Amino acid sequence: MGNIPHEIADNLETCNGQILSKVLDSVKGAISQGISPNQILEEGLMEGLNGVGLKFKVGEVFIPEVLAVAKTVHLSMDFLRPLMIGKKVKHREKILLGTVQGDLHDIGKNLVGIMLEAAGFEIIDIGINVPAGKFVEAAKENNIPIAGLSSLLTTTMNEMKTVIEKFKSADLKTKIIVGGAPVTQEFADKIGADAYAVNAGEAVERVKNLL
Ligand code: B1M
Repeated sequence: MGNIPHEIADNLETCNGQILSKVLDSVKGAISQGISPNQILEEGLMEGLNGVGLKFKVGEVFIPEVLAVAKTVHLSMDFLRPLMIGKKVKHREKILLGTVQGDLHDIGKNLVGIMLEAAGFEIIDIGINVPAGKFVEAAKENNIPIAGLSSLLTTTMNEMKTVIEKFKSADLKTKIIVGGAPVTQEFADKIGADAYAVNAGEAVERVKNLL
């Protein structure tokens, strides 16, 4: 039964038109066999996504295939989300999340949201391609103590600095946590972020420390 996550990863990597129903069936099958949502995520969905990323990099697959894979991962995460969050959630502070302007990647941000929600936080997700001003407006409107910025592109990571500066000039006390594949602790320090997390699990720890 431990092979189902690997089957999911392999199916994602084949990137064919049938992946959506095939992968969703495998995800449901894995759950009914008692495999944990975390194992399905890490060894199946994320593993497959990484494989697709590598193929994309060397030109073996193209944007339409990556989009189909991303949609499949999204729908699978929608299915896993309630199972990961559980029923007895006591909402604490609100956390604002968004992907910075110019960047359309949101799988990692959504995963961070799921993990934070599972830890009892209320998530206000303002989506992708979010201009700096919109982060500030949403933080003001919702009285947000912590805002999380995600960026997956080397060309958009500097936008995080713009957002941080916007918060400073609005004189808000909101703490900022940043993350995303090209982001490092060194970069986070350089742009004046309050915290950096390498993955969703670490994001939960960092957010707890910030509060
Ligand atoms: Co794009 N893409 N993409 N892509 N894409 C990457 C990122 C890339 C590395 C692929 C590659 O070349 N190997 C490359 C970036 C290169 C670079 O900048 N150095 C790339 C490129 C170039 C592009 C385009 C420019 C391609 C083009 O058009 N020529 C284009 C840009 C569009 C845009 O944004 N303006 C593009 C488009 C797309 C799709 C739309 C097709 C699709 C996104 C769909 C979607 O997200 N809804 C897509 C995808 C799926 C990928 C890959 C394959 C997968 C990304 C992903 O979801 N990873 C990616 C290659 C790869 O990463 N292997 C690639 C899984 C996710 C769970 O990981 O997002 O890293 P990640 O999140 C992690 C951590 O980073 C961290 O925690 C998460 C969970 O552990 N984290 C945080 C993330 N945010 C955080 C926030 C935090 C804390 C932690 O605090 C708030």
